Amino acid sequence: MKNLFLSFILLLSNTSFILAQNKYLENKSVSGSPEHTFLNLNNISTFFTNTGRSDFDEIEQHSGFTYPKETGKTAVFMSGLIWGVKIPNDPQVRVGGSTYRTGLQGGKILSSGIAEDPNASHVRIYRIRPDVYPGGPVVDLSWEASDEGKSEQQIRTQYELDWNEWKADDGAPYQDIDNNGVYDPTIDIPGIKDAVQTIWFVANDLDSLKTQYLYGTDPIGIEYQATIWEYNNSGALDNLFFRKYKLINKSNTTFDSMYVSMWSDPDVGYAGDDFVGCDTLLNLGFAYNASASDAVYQPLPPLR
Ligand SMILES: [Ca+2]
Ligand SMILES: [Ca+2]
Ligand SMILES: [Ca+2]
Repeated sequence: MKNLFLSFILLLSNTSFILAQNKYLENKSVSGSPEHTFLNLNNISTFFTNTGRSDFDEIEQHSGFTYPKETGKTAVFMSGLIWGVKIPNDPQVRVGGSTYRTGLQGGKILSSGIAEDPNASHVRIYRIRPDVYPGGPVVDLSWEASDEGKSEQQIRTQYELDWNEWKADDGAPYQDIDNNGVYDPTIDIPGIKDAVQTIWFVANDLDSLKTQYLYGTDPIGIEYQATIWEYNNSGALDNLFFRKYKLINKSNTTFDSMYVSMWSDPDVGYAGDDFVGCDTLLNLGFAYNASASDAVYQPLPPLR
């Protein structure tokens, strides 16, 4: 796997940004609700959508990666996963995943070429936290309520629903407490062990309108499972989160020379003075402010 950050410096003044907002609107995917959620229990609050785009506030159409989370200052405009792959007997490199546009629809692949109904109510994004479950203790959810513009009861109801309906059978990770290989919401614990929040969703590339709209190629039959999680330990882990993508070839063809990359458009505060770099030995991409002070972050802007 090659990890490369492909970054575009967007010279956006506030005025041009407002004018540009609509260009990031996607045709609303037909899927269950919610189709997006927040990861927001350590020092970062950021945004994920079940059709691939992330770190972008799909509601207000602007940078969605807020750091530190209660400041309103944002460090990333949008991120996603992207790939290019050759298949036999076709000279066209198939490019899929998401950047500013997405080539993905929500839902899994049932059999070669057949996606599940993207209208199904269970085709949505799932999120749990291990201390909020049906019949569990009262937990202060005022932060999520305030960050997400919902009531604490709405937040709790969604956490409990996602706990009960956790898609373990489709690949969502969980702790199998009774070690029987089956997810039981009354016994087992959904999500990544010791994480304070875990998000999971599944998508696929079988909608040719979306893949054509992304980079002009046809679907190939990739199922895309995303797991995102974070820790909150009052240490360095509070300033990062983890993404795991599982790509499954559910086509009848073989893949050749596949390249997969994390893609991100970092906007470290003000978008017009950012630099990017990479460390090829560490497989690490990073972005930083070109000067010591950023118009939004002021001195010591974050290195991402
Ligand atoms: Ca079990
Ligand atoms: Ca940028
Ligand atoms: Ca900047």
